Amino acid sequence: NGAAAPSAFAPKFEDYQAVYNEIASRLEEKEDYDDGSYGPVLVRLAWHASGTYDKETGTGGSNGATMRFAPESEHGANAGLKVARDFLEPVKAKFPWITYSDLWILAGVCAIQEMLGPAIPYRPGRSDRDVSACTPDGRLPDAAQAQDHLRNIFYRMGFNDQEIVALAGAHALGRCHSNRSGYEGPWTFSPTVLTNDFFKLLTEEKWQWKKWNGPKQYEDKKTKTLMMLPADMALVQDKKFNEWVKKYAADNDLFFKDFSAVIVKLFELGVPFKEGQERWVFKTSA
Ligand code: CCH
Repeated sequence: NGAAAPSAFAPKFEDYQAVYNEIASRLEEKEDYDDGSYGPVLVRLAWHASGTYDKETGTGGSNGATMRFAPESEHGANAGLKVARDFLEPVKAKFPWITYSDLWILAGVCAIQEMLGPAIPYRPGRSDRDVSACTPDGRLPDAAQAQDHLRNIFYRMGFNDQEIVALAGAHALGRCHSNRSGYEGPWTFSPTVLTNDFFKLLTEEKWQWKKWNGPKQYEDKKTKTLMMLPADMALVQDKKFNEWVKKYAADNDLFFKDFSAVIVKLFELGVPFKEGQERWVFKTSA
């Protein structure tokens, strides 16, 4: 009879803040998981969901959460991310109105802020897509390669050299797992706190090839407990990248400002936001 249908639940800032709070409260629920926090692997999930974007075809990116499905879930680069997806299942069950694709990115934002990183403004608007939207293998970077490969991969997403370096600062967080990527070890001494330490260590420590049976990676000469990937080392070996490495090593505020800006850009690649949808900054639990 022309009467408007009862409107569907329209979540607001407070509703997303509640999801944020739920994720934040669970980050350290398992003391024996890695370095005590699920934060780093959640950041990696959000990045791998976003980093499939191709600006020429508009395919890939965080809209869709297609990593739920094979073949994308089986791509070598995504090894181990089931841990992060499974971690978020109870959150999705508690807040069924949020899409997986908005949830994964919200989890990345939450993890960065809770690990004492900069504020990461967020806006919802991603919808889940089916298996037909899975991206082809090979869109994410290969850690064994160097600057030419990094430029090919990140220019395809629409990033420049400064942004490539700022993004790499995320490797202050977390670690490599021999049963996921084949590589082993953390980049910094505080893998659950975001700082510019990745850049400081990259420039200040002496690095040598690690002698082992695994893939080629570097270890720090002094303690032999930290690692760098060949793709990380390319950032100091390339003159243009290295200018930004030095700037970020010297200035944590500059790194935080540029990291926040570039993460917002990464997390929004290819997302058809509704006109007028504003960005929000969530309150941290601290
Ligand atoms: Fe990364 N990353 N990453 N990375 N990454 C790995 C782990 C993390 C590359 C390779 C690897 C970014 C860019 C690159 C994180 C965030 C970002 C691992 C180990 C490899 C290999 C995986 C394992 O074994 O568990 C390469 C190559 C690039 C090229 O640029 C960017 C960009 C970001 C985010 C902005 C985080 C966080 C981790 C730690 C995950 C964990 O489980 O601790």
